[in-house]
Amino acid sequence: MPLETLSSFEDQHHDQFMEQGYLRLGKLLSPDELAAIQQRIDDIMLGKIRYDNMRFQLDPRHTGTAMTRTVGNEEATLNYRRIDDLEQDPLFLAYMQHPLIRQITRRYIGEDVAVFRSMFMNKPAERGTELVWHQDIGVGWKIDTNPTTTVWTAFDAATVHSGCMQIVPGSNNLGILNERHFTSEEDQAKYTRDEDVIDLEAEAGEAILLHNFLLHRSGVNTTTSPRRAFSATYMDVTTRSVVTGDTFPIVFGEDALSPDTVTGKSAERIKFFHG
Ligand SMILES: O=C(O)CCC(=O)C(=O)O
Repeated sequence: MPLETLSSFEDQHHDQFMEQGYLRLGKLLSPDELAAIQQRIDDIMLGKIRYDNMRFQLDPRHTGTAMTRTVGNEEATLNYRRIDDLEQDPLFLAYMQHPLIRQITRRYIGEDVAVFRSMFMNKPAERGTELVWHQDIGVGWKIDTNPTTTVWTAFDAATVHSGCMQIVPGSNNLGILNERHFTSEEDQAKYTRDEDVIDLEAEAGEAILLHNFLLHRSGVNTTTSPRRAFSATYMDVTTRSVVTGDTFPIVFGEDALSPDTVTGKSAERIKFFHG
């Protein structure tokens, strides 16, 4: 069955999202836009397009060591695990400001919306790391609210073999199990039983709305193609870091960044890594 792309976010979508903790939004990127954003992230990984204050994390199975983080691109390779601060790139920013996402964030957050993290999450070909069961919680992230609205977008097909996410539908309604992010073994035994877990496979270009309290995990990529994805968490502009007191980049409303004028992020803005 062809994938339906939502043209607007209605009450029935809200009900489904609240009940299940996730909602398939369909392909918010046209084939050309998808190709352009795939190329853009590869160019950023390969250092062909550079941002000084962008945070990179190499895949441990590439380096052979624990997580290696750098500010700025220090190695031209497609073997990055994660890249943050992508709202400073006009193509990514334009995608983050998609009209459907504007409608969703208006409903759950309001007019003025900031982005907690605009994160590329990669499982490079025949690599990738296991991400254990967790919820995406404000305290664990060291911010003073608990965001609930994340849009996760597959840039490649995410399958069981390429390390798609696994989720427990409805687990958002359990509330916060652990303020510190990761789910205890005891709660895993209770809430992530095989019969309650589904594989959240996705097509390239497909966007999925995720409730931040939804239990989720993902595995490694055993295929010869990458599993690239992009995850952006939206929240009220007044949300602050409890460490630095800073607010976060504004993507909707007054003083929102614009793809036409966005410039590189300041070093000041990345002095603490929040999550
Ligand atoms: O892309 C993945 O495998 C996991 C992403 C994730 O945990 C998130 O978006 O919160």
